[in-house]
Amino acid sequence: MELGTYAENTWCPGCGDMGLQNAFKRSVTALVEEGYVKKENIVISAGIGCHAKIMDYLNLNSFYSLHGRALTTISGIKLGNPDLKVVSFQGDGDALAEGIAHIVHGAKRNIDVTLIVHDNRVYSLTTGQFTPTSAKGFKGKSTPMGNVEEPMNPIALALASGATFVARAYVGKIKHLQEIFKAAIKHEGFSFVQVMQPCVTFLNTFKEWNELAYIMEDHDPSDFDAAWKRSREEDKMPLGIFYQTKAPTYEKELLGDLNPSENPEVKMGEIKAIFSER
Ligand SMILES: Cc1ncc(C[n+]2csc(CCOP(=O)(O)OP(=O)(O)O)c2C)c(N)n1
Ligand code: SF4
Ligand SMILES: [Mg+2]
Repeated sequence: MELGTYAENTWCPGCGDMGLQNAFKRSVTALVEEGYVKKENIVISAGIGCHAKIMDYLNLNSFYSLHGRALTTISGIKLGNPDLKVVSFQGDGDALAEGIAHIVHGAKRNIDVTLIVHDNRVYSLTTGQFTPTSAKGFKGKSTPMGNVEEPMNPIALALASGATFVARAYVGKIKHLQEIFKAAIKHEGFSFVQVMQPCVTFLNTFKEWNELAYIMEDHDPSDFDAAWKRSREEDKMPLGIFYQTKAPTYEKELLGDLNPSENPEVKMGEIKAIFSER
């Protein structure tokens, strides 16, 4: 199955986005070959940033969104046709600054969406400003004397917001990244994947992250308290599924078995009828 396109690739040589894209392609290919999903039933969206160029490089149904709004647009697509498998790509700035409210509410309502955050701890496309995950002291274009804020912890945010699948992976561990993508897409409910993705041009973290990253072997993802504790392990970089649980999805709660795309004439009354039957 060919997932590539003819678009010229303008990511810098060595950019972590390349590994992320390769892992995603392999995961999707495996899921299609396993018969889990048809290629035409996958839809992806992205915000704005270097990460978002992945829209141009993947031969999948896609929606190039606004900065911070990739999750809202893909949520609308999912509600229009709940049979689709939808995945959203966002940058750390895109997801955790401009778009942060959508993560909190997407996780809270457990809509069946996979959110992949390309976390390079910098606004790359706009050439190196600090983001919510930048380290204290980071010197960038907008903080030449050093960022004075503590960085945000996206795993803890996703857990606290109620996400039913929370994972971290690293482009330096590509096979593991591939497995995490597969598990996240298969999860029914809100799946949050923080992908550590070095930006070799504005903040090259490969060397540091190669030393910090390790795959959790002794962790039980069904244990929320253990997941919370692991999420606070900030001196190292634990990778894997922190937490996974089953819960009713938003679209099922809202629509039952109704697929609006197959019933274009569907009236609000019919949706109300689903509610009144409860
Ligand atoms: C509402 C809005 N604010 C600001 C911008 C300018 N802008 C475009 S990309 C970007 C930074 C993206 O950084 P990030 O989300 O971390 O993605 P990366 O480039 O690092 O992949 C900014 C601030 C915009 N396009 N729209
Ligand atoms: S600026 Fe950074 S994130 Fe953007 S393409 Fe280059 S290396 Fe990748
Ligand atoms: Mg970024």
